[in-house]
Amino acid sequence: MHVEKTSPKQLNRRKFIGLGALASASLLFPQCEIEEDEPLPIVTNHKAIVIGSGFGGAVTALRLTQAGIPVTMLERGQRWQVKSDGDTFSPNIPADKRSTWMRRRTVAPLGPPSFFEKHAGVLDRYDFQNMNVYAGAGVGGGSLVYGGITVKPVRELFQQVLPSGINYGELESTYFPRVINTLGASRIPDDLYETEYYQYARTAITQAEKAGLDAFDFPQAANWDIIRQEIAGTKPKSALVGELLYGNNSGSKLSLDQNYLPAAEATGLLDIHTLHQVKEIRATEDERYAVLVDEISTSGAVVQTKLLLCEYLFLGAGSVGTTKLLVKAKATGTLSQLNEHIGQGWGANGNVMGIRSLIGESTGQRQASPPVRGAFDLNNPHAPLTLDYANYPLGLDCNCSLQLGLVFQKEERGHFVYNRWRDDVDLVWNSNYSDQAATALRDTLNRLNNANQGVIGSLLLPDITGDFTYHPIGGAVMDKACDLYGRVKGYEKLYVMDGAFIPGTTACANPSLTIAAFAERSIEHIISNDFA
Ligand code: FAE
Repeated sequence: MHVEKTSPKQLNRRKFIGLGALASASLLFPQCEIEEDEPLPIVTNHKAIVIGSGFGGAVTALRLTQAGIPVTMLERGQRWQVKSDGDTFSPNIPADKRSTWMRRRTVAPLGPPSFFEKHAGVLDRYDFQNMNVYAGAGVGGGSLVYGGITVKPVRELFQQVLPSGINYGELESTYFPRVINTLGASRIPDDLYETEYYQYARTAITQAEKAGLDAFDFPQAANWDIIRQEIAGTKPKSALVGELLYGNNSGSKLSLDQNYLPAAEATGLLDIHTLHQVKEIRATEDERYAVLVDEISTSGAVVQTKLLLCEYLFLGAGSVGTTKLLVKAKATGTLSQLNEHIGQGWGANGNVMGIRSLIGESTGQRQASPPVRGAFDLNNPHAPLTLDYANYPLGLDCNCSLQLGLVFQKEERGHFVYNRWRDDVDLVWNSNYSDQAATALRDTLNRLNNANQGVIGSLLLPDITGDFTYHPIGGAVMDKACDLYGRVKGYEKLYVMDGAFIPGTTACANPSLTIAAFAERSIEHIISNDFA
């Protein structure tokens, strides 16, 4: 392994307070004299550290601990234990500070704005030029805020972007089922699907079929019994009133803190540190990794800075979080052997959103989460796409249908660059790529409107928008920045386990199943080969 040798004096002259400056007082730079008034970071040693507790991180933690390997998990957000009073997470309206990660107002794409104090809430948005990227924050990562749609990529499309060394059949036969079983995901039972709460989905499907699209259903990470209890009034109403984006208050969402993570904790080998935000990673002289972390308060103030040393480092901070750490490490020389593919190959998964209004049929007064149906438009003349039918809980029968498009984009990729003036990492994204995806969705929605009734747009969302994504994918991609099992090229015992590993798209599918399945595949191989 390559080892950085930087003079502490040089490091101290850097414009930002980085790992180098703090480490001048630690064992990383023993040759350096400690200033009397310099605060010492707490230094601790660990076998394996996992950064982030979303899909990649949770899968990694479960399989490592089951193999007897102790894991320290660092998660920037809070743990949200669903309480029986229905007041764990923010309501949709009015949203409160629990809704949003470290902002003074809501950032969700739909709904009226709310204002509050900064807080470690669940929904984060990374704002870049031409593209805003949503992500979850908290124990469970994106699973706290996601829709629970658990779908496979369209095989023939996904194979066009996968390296030849990946056997898709292996994902289908082994790893997709492993994830679905561990999550406990299942299709909505007919009796629930037929209730008034899913009228919007039934109408969307009838209209899709009339327009010649192929309807589909999918496993959902939902506990249907709890939704039945919501209907019976024995659980707080959460899915029934459309809660999703800010977390679910009845416990009906099978987020990772209900399956993978408690299973890992049950081994006694997983230690989750919440409100621990990783700032910087570095290779040490003795072939370990140093992780610089700010422990923060729920309002974001730094409580203390810590330095954790480990033998194995697993990155699971999500496509943007992980890529930012790696791009910064390459640019500042703390991991100087990273290759030229770090920060490349990022895609928005063709994520576009539109609303069909005045569609001429009831979509129900009450629209429950989670989404349970979708439709394929794989022969769209612009690009293949799928539609997810998401709930649009206005509390009135709006005769309108929210449509989340996932457009296959084979080549359209952005990349990340380190901005040394801000000591942060920017995304370079061509807005034409978003426009192309919007054009494909527009074509589909026009056909739906022609075959049925309707217009594109509503007061809250006047037109199709592709300037944000819920589905960041790539940044440290397999076979380029990493090998086929997430090992970061140029280093040993350093791994990318999350969405950053996937090559820019999950081919007309929501990404969580694919991310988790690849994490399952990688960690199985890593445990067998790298822990000997
Ligand atoms: P992710 O789940 O984002 O986890 C990363 C974790 O790392 C988070 O807990 C972060 O708080 C933490 N973190 C980040 N930076 C740091 C740091 N510096 N230090 C410490 N911790 C850090 O990553 N996908 C589906 O398949 N189906 C859906 O229905 C669906 N709906 C979605 C709805 C919304 C509103 C959103 C935002 C996303 C949705 N997604 C859905 C996407 C899905 O949540 C996403 O692909 C996965 O969560 C990504 O998994 P990762 O493991 O890559």
